[in-house]
Amino acid sequence: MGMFCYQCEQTARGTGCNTFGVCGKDPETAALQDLLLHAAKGVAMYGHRARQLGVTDHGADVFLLEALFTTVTNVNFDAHKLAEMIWRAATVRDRVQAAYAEAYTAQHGTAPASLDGPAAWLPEHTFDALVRQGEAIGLDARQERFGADVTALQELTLYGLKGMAAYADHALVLGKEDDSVYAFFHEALDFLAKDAYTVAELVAMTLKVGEVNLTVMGLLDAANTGAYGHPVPTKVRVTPVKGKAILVSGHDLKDLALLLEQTQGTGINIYTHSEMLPAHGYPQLKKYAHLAGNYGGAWQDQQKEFDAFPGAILMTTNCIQKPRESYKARIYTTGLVEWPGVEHLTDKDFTPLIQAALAAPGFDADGAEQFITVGFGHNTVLGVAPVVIDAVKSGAIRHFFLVGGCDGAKSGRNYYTELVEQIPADCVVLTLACGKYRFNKLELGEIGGLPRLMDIGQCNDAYSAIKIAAALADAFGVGLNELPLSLILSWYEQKAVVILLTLLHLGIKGIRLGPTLPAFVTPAILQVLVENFDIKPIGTPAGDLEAILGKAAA
Ligand code: SF4
Ligand code: SF3
Repeated sequence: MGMFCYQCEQTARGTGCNTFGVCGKDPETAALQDLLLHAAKGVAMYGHRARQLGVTDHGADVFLLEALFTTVTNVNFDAHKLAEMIWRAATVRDRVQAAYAEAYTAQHGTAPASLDGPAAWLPEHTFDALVRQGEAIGLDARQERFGADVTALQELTLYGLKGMAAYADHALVLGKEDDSVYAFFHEALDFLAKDAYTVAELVAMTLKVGEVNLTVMGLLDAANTGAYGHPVPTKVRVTPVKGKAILVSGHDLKDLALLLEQTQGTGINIYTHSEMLPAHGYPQLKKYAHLAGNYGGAWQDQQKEFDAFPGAILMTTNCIQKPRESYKARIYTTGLVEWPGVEHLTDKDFTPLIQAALAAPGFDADGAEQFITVGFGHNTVLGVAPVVIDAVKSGAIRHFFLVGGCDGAKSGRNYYTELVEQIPADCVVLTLACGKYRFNKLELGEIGGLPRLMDIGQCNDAYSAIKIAAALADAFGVGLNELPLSLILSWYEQKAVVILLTLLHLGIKGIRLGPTLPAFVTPAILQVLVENFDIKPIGTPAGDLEAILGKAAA
């Protein structure tokens, strides 16, 4: 049985995983992810038309978010869970179809014409038959039908939607949603079910995903800061404290908050892992004394680090890797993340996790004290905007570098460490997302009381970076591209894709992207990106710094 997937940066041979996913995704799961997305398009075909008649279905809206988020890299590896979602998709689609038909008939006095493609798809009734159905609608079939360039743009749009769905889902769990965002998910998935395209309309839709994602990241920023306050600069211990321990990974702050509540008084210390690190800056999370510190690095080191962690582990979102037997019994998943054979905590009762932590040995001694600082969201940075502006005007700060994005396993990612090491002392480094672990323990010092390395937060906090850049551009009376700011980004999965689309929507030019360019971008599409956005691959740290700062100054 074969498969084809090229949605992430570590895709096999830089072209596509076609026998087994480098991430651990097996062919059955790959086929069912493809089928789930096909089914989601069917829901959206009716959902989009129903909405144009004023009929909405909140269950269908949320289903689309969950279906898309479930298929993001390193989220859900449970093929049987995917099969359940596919059968549920058919039920949701039938419900939306009926509501659409009723509204159409009421308004036009006649029944609507029936739709085909994903709207007319009927699920097979057994798991194996469902897998075969998934294989038949895979990406290679579309490549044959539409050609490589159109498929590449369809996929770019789809991956953007997946990333946006993840952020919308995080906002939703904290009670923030926006109907215009749901309307766009239906519209865009309906668009992806069309029979024919022009490249121009596909490019326009791709950038529209970036535009709507800005709204979504704004919603999530409001959700996180509304629930937990604005992040403030906070020293985070990166060495263990003696005692029982739970490690929390992923991006979901609400899961962390619930766990902190449930572990109060148990004597268990809570540690953040990977993208959960910025949680330490939020007043309503840092108030818990047992939020003890951060453990380990980015996601790709988890097998070694979880193996060594003497407590229990909770994965709230991506990025999960195949658990080793040594810790499979003490790692738990929640939300949309799942791995076959790993206990999934559905109702946010973390008792099994807490019991596992109590049964584990915990840390037997304190580590030597070592700290890093987080908490430079837009509220903090813009709170010292006059200092920053004066420092730029006086020449004390020559240039800003946003070095952000995903981490990953490739050796070429050392570029980001070396770059930050080589950035001159009169430049400030802003960072976000899990790629920061390549350099966030470096001592970069200060400029006039301002730290030279400012951690803005998780990947979704790219919203904060955009707000900061927009405010500085305003203060200097220039456009975003005229600021003394360079964006040097690293990508791995589809959340990074949607953030890139948002930056392109904002017209930001000259982004350097690495460690490699996406396999799904064909030469012709790359040409469009280069011509319109001057996007370029990373080179060498010294060469890129020279190109940005000029020879003499670098
Ligand atoms: Fe391969 Fe990435 Fe797809 Fe996994 S998500 S199968 S590693 S391309
Ligand atoms: Fe990292 Fe998975 Fe993308 Fe949120 S945790 S940035 S890779």
